[in-house]
Amino acid sequence: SNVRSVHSYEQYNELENIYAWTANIAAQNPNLVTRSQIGTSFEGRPIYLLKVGKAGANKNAIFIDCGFHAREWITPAFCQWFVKEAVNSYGSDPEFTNLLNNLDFYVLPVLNVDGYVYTWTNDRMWRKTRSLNKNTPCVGTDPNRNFAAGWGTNGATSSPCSEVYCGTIPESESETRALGDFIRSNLPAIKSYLTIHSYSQMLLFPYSYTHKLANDYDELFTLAEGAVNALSSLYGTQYTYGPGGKTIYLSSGGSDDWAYDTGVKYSFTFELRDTGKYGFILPESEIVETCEETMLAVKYIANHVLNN
Ligand code: ING
Ligand code: ZN
Repeated sequence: SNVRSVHSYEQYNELENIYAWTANIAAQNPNLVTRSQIGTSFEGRPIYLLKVGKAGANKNAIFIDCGFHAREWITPAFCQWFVKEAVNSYGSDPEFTNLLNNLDFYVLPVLNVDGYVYTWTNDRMWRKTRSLNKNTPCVGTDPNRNFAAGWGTNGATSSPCSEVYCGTIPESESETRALGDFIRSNLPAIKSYLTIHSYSQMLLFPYSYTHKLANDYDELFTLAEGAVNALSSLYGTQYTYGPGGKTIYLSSGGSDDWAYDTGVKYSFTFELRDTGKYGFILPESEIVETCEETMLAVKYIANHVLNN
């Protein structure tokens, strides 16, 4: 009788339902979706990855992750929506069919699984991982300050009690290490890295850890502009875009900056709805529109990756 025990694309699903969904959607679409486990969280939970695409030789790939920060519930909802749209569109929608025939999409529905569970059980506003820190009762590391991109400098701290604690070393967290290892192992096929956060309605690209401009600044700026225009075309949702350090704030150790410096040119951070009215507690009634508009931006970027 508990409606929450049923998976739905139009509600926020608890982790066990997302896990069951990953198994089911792979089992029901064996020619399009494969599930693997790329690691295990601090508390021992599996970190699952879905590979979405038609089998083919020498395919390039786009990596998309959600649920980096535990409280950003709209983001796992988007990753689930993306996979649903892929399987429903294959063979009927020419644009998405073409993308799936020629690219693989690696979709990681929830990276920070321990934190996500904690937001359902204890503290809806939890952000960090749930790893234990030495010599303090304060728990967790900010996974988006934990990568080797100006690690431990701007917008991060070495205080374990901070919401932006960078950890003891880059990729100190089991979850960020799993992500880093997977991407390193799948270069150079991975051409694009899209990390989905909320909120602010922004599309950010490197750099966030420094004010220096990325070598690919002009191309990334034009691509971001096109992606934002596509997104806005559906419901008029306004997005700002630009390098992270200038558009939102200087912060080091982010996964998009790390991916870019590791060789993934088309590296972006999405900050989904809204701009602060509900913030992290975005009502479930906005899931469908948020996912639909975000799909347009992601497909715009995917088409650019395919054609470049
Ligand atoms: N925002 C991001 C954060 O981790 C960000 C912004 C993007 C920082 C890219 C660093 C690099 O603070 C949210 N909402 O988490
Ligand atoms: Zn975030």
